Parts: sequence; C-alpha cells; structure tokens
Amino acid sequence: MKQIDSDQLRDLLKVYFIMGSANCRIAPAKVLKEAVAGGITMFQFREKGTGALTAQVRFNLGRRLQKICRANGVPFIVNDDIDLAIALDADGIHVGQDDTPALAIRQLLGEDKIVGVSAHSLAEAQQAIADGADYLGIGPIYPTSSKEDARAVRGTSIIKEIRNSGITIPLVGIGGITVHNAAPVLAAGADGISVISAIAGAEDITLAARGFVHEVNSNGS
Ligand code: TZP
Ligand code: MG
Repeated sequence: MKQIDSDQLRDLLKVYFIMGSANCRIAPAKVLKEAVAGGITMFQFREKGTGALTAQVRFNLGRRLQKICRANGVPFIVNDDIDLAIALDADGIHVGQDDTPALAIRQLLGEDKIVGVSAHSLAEAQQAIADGADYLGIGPIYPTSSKEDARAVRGTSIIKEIRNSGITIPLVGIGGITVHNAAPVLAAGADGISVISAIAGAEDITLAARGFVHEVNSNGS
C-alpha cells in the first residue's frame, strides 16, 4: 500500500475490526468475510491468547485473511509480529507499549506502511507520535475481557485529554466498545472505534459490523 495521508487514514479507522482465531466461534475467514460484508474499514490480525496459532499455520491464516482484505480493499494490519508483517507484506503493523518500539518499526518498515501504537496516557501518545506512529489506539475505554493483560480502564476522558493537548493524529478508542456505547468515544474526539468481541462474537456478524458503520457515520466528525 502506498503511503496514505492522515485524512485517508482517519476514514479507514472508522470501524477497525480486530481478531485472531481465539476470538472466533466459527472459522476466522468466515468471520472476516461477514464483517467485511457489514462494511468494516480496516482489519487487524491479532493472533493471541489461549491456543493461538504459531509458525506456518499462523502465517497461513494471516495470508488467508489478507487475501479477503485485499479482495475488498480493506487494509490488513498485523498485531505485534514484525516478522509476520514483513513476511506477509502487510499494509501495516500495530504495536503496544511492551512490543518493539515504534521508532524501530518505522526504521524497519519504511514510510509506506501504516504504523499504529497503543497508548494509555498522554505521555505515551506524545512519545508514539515522536516515534513516527501514523495512528493511536487509545484504551481500554471500557472494561474488556478480550485482553488478558489489559491496563486500567480509562473512560472517554483519556481521548478528551489527548485531543485537548492539541494532538490531531488519527486515533481510535478500544476496549469494551459496543454499538450502544460507541457514541461518547466519537464525541470525545476519536476518529473511529476498534472492536473485537462486539463483532467477532456477534450472533449476526454482518449486522453487528453494519451497526458500527451506521453509528460512526451518524456520530463521527
Ligand atoms: N487493547 C486494549 S483493549 C483490547 C485491546 C486489544 C481488547 C478489545 O476487545 P473488545 O472485545 O472489543 O473489548
Ligand atoms: Mg502488543
């Protein structure tokens, strides 16, 4: 993917779906296809948790999911695993505070890839930007059971604090976001929302994704 500008990225972050096999009750490829049908705007392959796939099967699932994304014009981002991101020639990578620093990632991947960083405080957000992040994932906004080592819940006030500091970089809220509590995240200044369980675990995945698209388009800026 060619280098994208901030406003394009802001649009792509509207409904940012994240998952790995541990989050799926049915085949991950089916989950992703159904989410894509509902209008997700970006996808992150996050193969973590109990029973997470490794080595060749991890690569194979990544490739499979990437193909679905490519066929539908949805950017494909890899969580944490820089080697996998490079091997798949992913559109970008998302790293947390305990992963390879964004500065090193940027040096390894160059300017043409999307680099996202999780931040839990204003100081972390400022550092991530200084390190070359293209977008930030801010949270957990609400309680979540999808991340074992989640930090303390921050509420929407952390997004307000970051925006009030003058930071304009594209950002998404993450953690416990549902179609019912997404509006305050957007009102606080997020460009989009990032979701695992409310889409991957939904009875009707397409409908769930579509609900988020509607919510962001009616509440976003
Ligand atoms: N980072 C902060 S909270 C979280 C991640 C990956 C999990 C989000 O999952 P869910 O199911 O949308 O709460
Ligand atoms: Mg991480």
